[in-house]
Amino acid sequence: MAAKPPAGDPVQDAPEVTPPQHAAAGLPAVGRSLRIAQQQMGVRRTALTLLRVNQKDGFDCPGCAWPEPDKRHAAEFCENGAKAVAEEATLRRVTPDFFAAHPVADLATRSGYWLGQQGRLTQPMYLPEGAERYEPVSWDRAFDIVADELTALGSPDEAVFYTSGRTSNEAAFLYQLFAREFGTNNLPDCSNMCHESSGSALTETLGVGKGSVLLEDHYKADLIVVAGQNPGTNHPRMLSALEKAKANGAKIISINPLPEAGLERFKNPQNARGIAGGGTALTDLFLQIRLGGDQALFRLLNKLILEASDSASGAGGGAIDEEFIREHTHGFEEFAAAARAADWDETLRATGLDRADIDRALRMVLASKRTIVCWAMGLTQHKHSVPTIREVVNFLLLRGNIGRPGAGVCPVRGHSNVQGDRTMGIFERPAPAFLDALEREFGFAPPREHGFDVVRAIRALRDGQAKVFFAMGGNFVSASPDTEVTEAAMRAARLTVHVSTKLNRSHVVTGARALILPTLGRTERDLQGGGPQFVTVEDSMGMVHASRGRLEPASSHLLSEPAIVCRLARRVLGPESRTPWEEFEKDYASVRDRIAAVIPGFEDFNERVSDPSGFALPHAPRDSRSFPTATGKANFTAASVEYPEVPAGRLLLQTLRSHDQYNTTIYGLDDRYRGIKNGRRVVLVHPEDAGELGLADGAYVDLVGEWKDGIERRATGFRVIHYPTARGCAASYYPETNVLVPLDSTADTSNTPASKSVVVRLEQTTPAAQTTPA
Ligand SMILES: Nc1nc2c(c(=O)[nH]1)N[C@H]1C(S)=C(S)[C@@H](COP(=O)(O)OP(=O)(O)OC[C@H]3O[C@@H](n4cnc5c(=O)[nH]c(N)nc54)[C@H](O)[C@@H]3O)O[C@H]1N2
Ligand SMILES: Nc1nc2c(c(=O)[nH]1)N[C@H]1C(S)=C(S)[C@@H](COP(=O)(O)OP(=O)(O)OC[C@H]3O[C@@H](n4cnc5c(=O)[nH]c(N)nc54)[C@H](O)[C@@H]3O)O[C@H]1N2
Ligand SMILES: [Mo]
Repeated sequence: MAAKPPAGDPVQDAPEVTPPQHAAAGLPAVGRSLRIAQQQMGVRRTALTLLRVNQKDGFDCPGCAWPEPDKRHAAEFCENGAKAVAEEATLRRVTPDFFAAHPVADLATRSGYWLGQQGRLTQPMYLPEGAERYEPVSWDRAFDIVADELTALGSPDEAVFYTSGRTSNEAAFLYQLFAREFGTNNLPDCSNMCHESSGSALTETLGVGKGSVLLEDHYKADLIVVAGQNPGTNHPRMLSALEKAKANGAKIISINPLPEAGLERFKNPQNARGIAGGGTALTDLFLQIRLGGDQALFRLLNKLILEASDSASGAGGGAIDEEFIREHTHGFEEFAAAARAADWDETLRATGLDRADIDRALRMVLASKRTIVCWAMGLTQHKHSVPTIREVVNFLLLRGNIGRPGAGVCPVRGHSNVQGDRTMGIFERPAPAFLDALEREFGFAPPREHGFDVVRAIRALRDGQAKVFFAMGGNFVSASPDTEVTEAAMRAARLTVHVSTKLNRSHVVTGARALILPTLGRTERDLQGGGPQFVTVEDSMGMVHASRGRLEPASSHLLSEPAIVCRLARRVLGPESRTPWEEFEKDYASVRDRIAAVIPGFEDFNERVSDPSGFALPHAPRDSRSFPTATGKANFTAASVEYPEVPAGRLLLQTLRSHDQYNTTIYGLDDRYRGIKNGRRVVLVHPEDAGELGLADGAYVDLVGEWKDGIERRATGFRVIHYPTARGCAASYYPETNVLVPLDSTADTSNTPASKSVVVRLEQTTPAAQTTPA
């Protein structure tokens, strides 16, 4: 029974609404995760699989990148991790019969939810030019097809090699090596749409584009600020860390336009208090900020900290860490002048906060000797995200909160190995030192010119500058902005290739020819010529460890990601390549030896990764308060303050995740904590804004994007839900609303699509027109 997907397309979108909840996790979460897992895997496989998640001899959860504590529970997973595992370990299968029964044109009318629910891909499939259906193809023939198209290109830069963030370190290292040996730096990745703004801001100011804290630092902090992040849904294991931090006396400030249940209260299913008691209240101060108001808020706090330091008497009583600023930073004077100019009225307008709340926040900040700021997409997906995150860095530098225990920057990553993929060189703008090391180790001259990021890759495909699109995982068509533009761009390609575990929309919006290459997932046994293999991943805090799958692979035709890259490389590069692709495929330890030779911090990789707890990568600011920036110091910066201006009668829309999805993978149609059931085409609007717009609770509207290019972007048939979000702001789920995000509306410097900052008007309609697939 478990192996049968639902018949027909279940997306009816008849949302039912109850009031939002005020606590996350607890027993309902456990029940829910077991139910979803059993529907996909059956009872026995559920028990066997879930007990291995995040265990030292098990596999890394394919959910989020939050680290594992050293002392683990028998059940070291969360509700949403269980859903991610079930999605991969499902017993449902997509076979060649399925493709014979469903022409691509039919599949293109299905929702992303329906496509994903069909189960695991089992065989390589090929869509010839002009054909209506995918047909089975051998691996050899599939590699020939890719090689033919790649070698026919006028230049290697006409190919694009995308990566999503689940790819292991070994596969990622091989993949970038292949792309560069082929001759291009066109290595866009999901990070371009995700934490790129964090990387840009942190590299410039601290010299390392990663977080500067370890998990233990959370337990030592006096104050943890969680800005623009919904951990109850997207990083549920973080709630355990926050609970422990609170037990050790930490205070928490949440900054968010939405009152997210997971930040209000956590009922930990692993302890008695969480199961039977009321759980733990997490947030001490909730700042219900307007979308995009964070830079203004942090700027004003910085001004207030400086003013507090002026009035504090005596040495050491200062509100700022003068010694740290003197010894370790650059640019303080210019920054301080800009901060002192911050204006209360402007800040209140930009943030929608009141003065008393900001004063309370200031008192908590000044009372804390060790402060961590955590953030995610609420800070990274705005036009002014990079200066916003730089302002967070200013805020931490002022009081010396970098490179000391219990303090630092904590960009909470998304995909489970997105950070590792970057470390392995998946980056369209690689550092010269990295390319030098590749050149030394492998004896070819890697291309030096920068490649395309996601947005530039879409433009290049659209304009015919790129002709082959190859994806190592992910769902580029649904995850990217401006859906209609992206789909047209993909359709303009000569060939689109996806290495995937599950069916998704990117397989059905294709180039002239298309290939689906099915691969092993994290949970599965990976047997190669050299015996059973494991892979490695890096979590959000720079810890590297092994991941071993144990399940029987979903089909005997699957190849691992490293094997796919090695075979493709041999076929495309031919005998001239001096890289030992065959050996790499047989034995991933041989890949790790090369990683050790190329990437600093991986010395003795094979030996160190045999420690089940893994090892920490070096991080100069964290480890020694040294800053590998252009100035050799931590840089204060002084950008001008920006915040979105929204014309009258319009709302600022953020596109975010429900509780039942993993990016473009839809697990179900509920968003439990927000009180929404059985529907995804909803838009959350403040009751007073809705009143002014004449929209009753339950009214149906089209969301119409307004952008300076004057092109109308429309997402049809959304139900208005009166919801306690910040005034002037609205929220809807991604990817249904990606059609509204203009390709050119991106963050300055990082070029990340501004998915949390879309100006829309709401046009009332009747509930009939709601058939667009997700
Ligand atoms: N279960 C599950 N886990 C996931 C994912 C998933 O889809 N499902 N996705 C993974 C990935 S790739 C990522 S990147 C992370 C994403 O993790 P999150 O960033 O938590 O994901 P979003 O749903 O985009 O939520 C953004 C949060 O920021 C708030 N926000 C939006 N705009 C602003 C703003 O201008 N200022 C402030 N202060 N807050 C704002 C929103 O109200 C919301 O609470 O999660 C990862 N983990
Ligand atoms: N509007 C809007 N757009 C956004 C965002 C937003 O908040 N709002 N968030 C952005 C963010 S943060 C991100 S990270 C991107 C996500 O962009 P992507 O990473 O491209 O998208 P996913 O939905 O995570 O990819 C899911 C697909 O990955 C494949 N897959 C799963 N596991 C594996 C595996 O082990 N190996 C391989 N080869 N394939 C696998 C499956 O086929 C599945 O269908 O979306 C971005 N887009
Ligand atoms: Mo992400």
